[in-house]
Amino acid sequence: MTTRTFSCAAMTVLLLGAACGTMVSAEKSRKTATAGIKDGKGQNVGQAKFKTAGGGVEMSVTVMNLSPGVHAIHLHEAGNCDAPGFTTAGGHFNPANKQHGMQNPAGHHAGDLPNLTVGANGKGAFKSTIQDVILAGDGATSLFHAGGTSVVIHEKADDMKTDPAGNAGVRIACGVIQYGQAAAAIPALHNPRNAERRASSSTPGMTGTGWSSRGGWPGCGKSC
Ligand SMILES: [Cu+2]
Ligand SMILES: [Zn+2]
Repeated sequence: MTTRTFSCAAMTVLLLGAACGTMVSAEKSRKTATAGIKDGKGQNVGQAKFKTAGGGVEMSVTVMNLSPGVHAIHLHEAGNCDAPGFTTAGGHFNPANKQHGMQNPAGHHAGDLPNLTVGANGKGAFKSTIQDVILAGDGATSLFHAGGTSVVIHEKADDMKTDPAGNAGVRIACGVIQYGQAAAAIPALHNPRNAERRASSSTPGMTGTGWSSRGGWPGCGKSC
């Protein structure tokens, strides 16, 4: 009995140590991220890719099946995209506590971006380098700060000066920014809302790492 207890404790320390080490190094070296963008009906309408480049983060977006015209696109402060209104994405990502708009003397939010133009065929592409954000770590300017971040596309163009959101109208599409290929676990970890969902769900949110939201690390039960 004593031996068994010791084994479980020792294994727990090893498992947690290894997992934490992996996670910390992944966060420090994080250089890429993606976001799958969906509309209010849950249809896939595009993708955003992020990579560390040029002293900031280069963002590339491709979209399809959107209404033709000029649309605002922003980084929003929370990693939640609850359709159809996407209000859970929160306001613009704004770690420096500024006002909205590239042309606002008191601006701009880190999440403010140039407008996205969608052609008559419903398709559009966009590339911009954002100097005020990073991918690594979970500090205030990181896209992986507590709660994560998201990409939101609006019905109208951003006027680049009206606080707090550029008169861009309703939110028509949204995507949670995720780390690399297996991104879901990282923002979910930092996101209290997702943690709640995970706790109330029968499906563990981090099966890829061996973590079980209900029983802790496998083999250890609740005691771990
Ligand atoms: Cu927005
Ligand atoms: Zn803004």
